[in-house]
Amino acid sequence: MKNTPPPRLRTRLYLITPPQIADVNEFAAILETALSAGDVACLQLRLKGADGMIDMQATREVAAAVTEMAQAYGVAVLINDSPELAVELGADGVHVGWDDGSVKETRAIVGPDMIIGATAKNSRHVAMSAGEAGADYVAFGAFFPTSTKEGTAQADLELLEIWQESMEIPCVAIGGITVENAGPLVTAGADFLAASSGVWDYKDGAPAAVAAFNALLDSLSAD
Ligand code: TZP
Ligand code: MG
Repeated sequence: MKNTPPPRLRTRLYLITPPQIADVNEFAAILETALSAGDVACLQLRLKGADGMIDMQATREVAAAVTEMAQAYGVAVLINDSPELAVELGADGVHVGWDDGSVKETRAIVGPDMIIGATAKNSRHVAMSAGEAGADYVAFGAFFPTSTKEGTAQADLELLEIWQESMEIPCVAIGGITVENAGPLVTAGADFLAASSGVWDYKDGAPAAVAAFNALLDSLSAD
């Protein structure tokens, strides 16, 4: 009997916080208007210090201000880099980078139920290893130039096409994604579009960006 692949689900938006947040209350207010403007699957708290490492204090402050509210909108809250902090904060998951420790070690810390996402940059091999080790999604990028992260690798559409055809673990596209350039990533096979500056720096504000991303995703959805 021939195996028919399951139909592709509509691509969803995955928000990443700005790396620095000057006013946590103001950010929480903007986030709430953004979440009420359209569908958002996840919110990754990615707060960085001047050294480029996770800012634990800022992450705790932002988590305290936004976690319950985001979860009330059905948005999964993920913590960048630190499985221990994800557990401490009662987050829904953790996103581990290229060099943040293996997915197996992460799973041992967070237990069976927490979401684990893993950065694979532009490597199908790394993505497959992460999947085999128990990652719930893999992230490919950067697809476009970004000033949010240093040391990115260039990823291309073929990665998404091949992954979507051959693997069941969802893939996230990341890096410089905007309302204007996102379409081909969706068509190629991204299950999620991760965006930071493309939302927070959008010309008409973050809520308008969430609405515009969703209008694009609706227009490209197969149904
Ligand atoms: N990983 C690869 S590119 C990137 C990360 C965290 C930055 C995403 O931010 P932006 O502003 O959407 O390029
Ligand atoms: Mg990291």
